[in-house]
Amino acid sequence: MTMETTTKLDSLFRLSGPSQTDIDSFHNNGYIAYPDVFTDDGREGLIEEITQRFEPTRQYIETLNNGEEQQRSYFIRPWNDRGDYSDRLIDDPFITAVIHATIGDAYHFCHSALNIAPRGIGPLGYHQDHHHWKHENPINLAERDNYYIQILYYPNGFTRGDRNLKVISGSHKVAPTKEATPERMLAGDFDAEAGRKLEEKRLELPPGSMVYIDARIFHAVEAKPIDSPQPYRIFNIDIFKEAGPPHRYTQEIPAEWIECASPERKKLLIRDAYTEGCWS
Ligand SMILES: O=C(O)CCC(=O)C(=O)O
Ligand SMILES: [Fe+2]
Repeated sequence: MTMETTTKLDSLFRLSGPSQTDIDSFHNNGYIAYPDVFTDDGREGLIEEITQRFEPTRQYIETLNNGEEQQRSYFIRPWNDRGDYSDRLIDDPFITAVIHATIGDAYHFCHSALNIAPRGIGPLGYHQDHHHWKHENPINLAERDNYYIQILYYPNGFTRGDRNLKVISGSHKVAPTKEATPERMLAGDFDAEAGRKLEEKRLELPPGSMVYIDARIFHAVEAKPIDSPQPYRIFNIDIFKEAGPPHRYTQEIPAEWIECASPERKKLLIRDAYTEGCWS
């Protein structure tokens, strides 16, 4: 076996695939939480890449370390300037196994983003990110029933009450009408339709964690207190969609990614990107 092949088989994760409980959680709850799922090397390598090797975030973090208060999060979408660790996330064997086991193998890479949340940053309210499910933005009805998967990575984790992710478990089962608001779901008005109790889960995850969600699920993020013991929370995300037309954020793939891609990776990357008027 050549050195290169060995490296490619290596995973950034401690697990090789999802359990049946994980798969059931995806279908019944709309998400799977994976606490501390990165290997130590995967977690440390990704953190170093984001905080030290990517110049825009390195500079942003330097201003935080200098005691300058930041009014805004750092946010980039798509996040194309990726190093070795974050690049490997796209088709890491564990990630591929989870996607295959939940939605099958006809899917594409959609886009990515990177976010650094500083102390004092406000909350993000309940929302759904499947852009054709229920959304104020223009929707493409042909895409409505297709899966839109968000893989949320939390390299340095979060605690409850400190920039924690929270979800309405089961909310992906409720039809996307105007009446189906997060408030009414939490009041129990849609339990019968969902065939289960819809409930808020405020997550708490150690460093090196990941959350895999069906993007029809309502989710939100709490504020980061000004006196948080964690100076900033790192969040990066890769989004995948079932094969089919582009979504609103389906990104253009940099030519050099395609040039270097394996045949398997090319299947994820070669697809149409979103352009204005692409659905008409
Ligand atoms: O910051 C987070 O933990 C999640 C943010 C989110 O909901 C999103 O990017 O769609
Ligand atoms: Fe979101």
